[in-house]
Amino acid sequence: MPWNDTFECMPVVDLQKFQLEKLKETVAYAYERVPFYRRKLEELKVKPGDIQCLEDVAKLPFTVKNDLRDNYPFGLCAVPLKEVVRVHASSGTTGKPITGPYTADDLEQWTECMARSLWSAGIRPDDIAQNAYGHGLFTGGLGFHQGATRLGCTVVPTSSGLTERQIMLMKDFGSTALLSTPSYALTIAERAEELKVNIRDLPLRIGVFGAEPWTIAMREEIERRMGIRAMEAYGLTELCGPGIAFDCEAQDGLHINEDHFLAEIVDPGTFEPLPLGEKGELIFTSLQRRAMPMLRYRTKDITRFRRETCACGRTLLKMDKLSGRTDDMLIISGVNVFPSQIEALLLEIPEVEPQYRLLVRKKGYLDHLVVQVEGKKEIYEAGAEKRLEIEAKVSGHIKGMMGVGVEVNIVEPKFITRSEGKALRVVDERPKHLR
Ligand code: DLL
Repeated sequence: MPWNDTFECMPVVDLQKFQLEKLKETVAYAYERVPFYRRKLEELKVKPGDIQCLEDVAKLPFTVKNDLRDNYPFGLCAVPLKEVVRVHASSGTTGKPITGPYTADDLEQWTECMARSLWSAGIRPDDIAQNAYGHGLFTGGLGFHQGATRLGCTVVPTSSGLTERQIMLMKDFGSTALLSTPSYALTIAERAEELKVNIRDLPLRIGVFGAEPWTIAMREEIERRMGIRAMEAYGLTELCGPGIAFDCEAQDGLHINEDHFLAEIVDPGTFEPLPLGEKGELIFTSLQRRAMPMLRYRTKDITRFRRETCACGRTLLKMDKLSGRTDDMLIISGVNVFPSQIEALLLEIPEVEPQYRLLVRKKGYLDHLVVQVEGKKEIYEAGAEKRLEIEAKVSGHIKGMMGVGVEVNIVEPKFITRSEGKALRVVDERPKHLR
């Protein structure tokens, strides 16, 4: 039985009726309360009353990450800040983050969506849930915390990092569920093996993983090494965080919480809606959010939909595991990293040139980023000690601004091949099966 069978198993016609009602409300709400949307809608000569059927969503303007950046921090808010009870954030494409504000009602909706996801993954009130997603501005930690608390689990908010302590607590507390990024789960598995702790012998039985791309091969590897079922969660800060789509016992695609999010697939080149079953860019319109309603948010994630009666009984639309992105966003240790953002930070360091390359490597199971950047001639020639000092300065700046640890190598002037078109900024050196 699902957590909320009214919505999770609703006949599709009824669900779509509900979506249409909420879509009309959302468009009117955004038009009235968010000047950005009023302007965009007026430019397209669309009035809220023009939304008469679900397909009319295609009349609405898209929203992209840069719109959030341009309106940073609260320009897209539909309510005064005194009604906002929480703000999360994630990386934007340049220096400033993008923000995700919530009203009390938004938090309640998010908790409901997370409860559905965790229940569907097989988590139950008697589980001891070790939550190793980063707690803080990142939506993973608190989102999973709320959902697991709603289920009545014994929540252990370890946050990410301090791997040996994670393993000790997992053993001592008898954790039965692990909530983390998939790469961090593998790091825990690897460290446990080094410490001669066999996770397969511990009570751990389920993991709920997400926030970064992972292959089915990686899922199987986690399942084998930890002796658990590895379930998946999907979401993004702009729409609430995790809780948008979730795995079920069939482990065959993620169900979208359609009463909260209207999903579309568009052609990534023309942005025209694609028929059901075709692969393209995933778009979401929020249907009930109050603090920051979102019209047609372009996730840049690529997938396809399936409308089928799932073995689990849910009628909610299913999306395939993501097959990539349409942009150059990297996810390093769960932190979204745009090359343009690193570039903006490098430009703030006078000792280096904005000539750089990002090498994506694996360090154990974690993605690891090496920033190769040209030193100014006099810096490079000042010798190894000076270079080390500047490397530390650059990595400290990146860590301080983005919260992600990177390795910085100062290379000699003219080391980076000069571009004659699109610069090749990112070199993916990870083994194919771990990408
Ligand atoms: O990563 C929210 C989240 C937290 C999801 C915990 C799942 C678990 P952002 O930091 O805004 O939010 O990053 C959103 O991460 O557009 C995808 O590209 C990627 N992503 C999220 N979940 C998955 C997944 C959170 N299951 C961006 N598989 C999204 C692949 C994922 N990529």
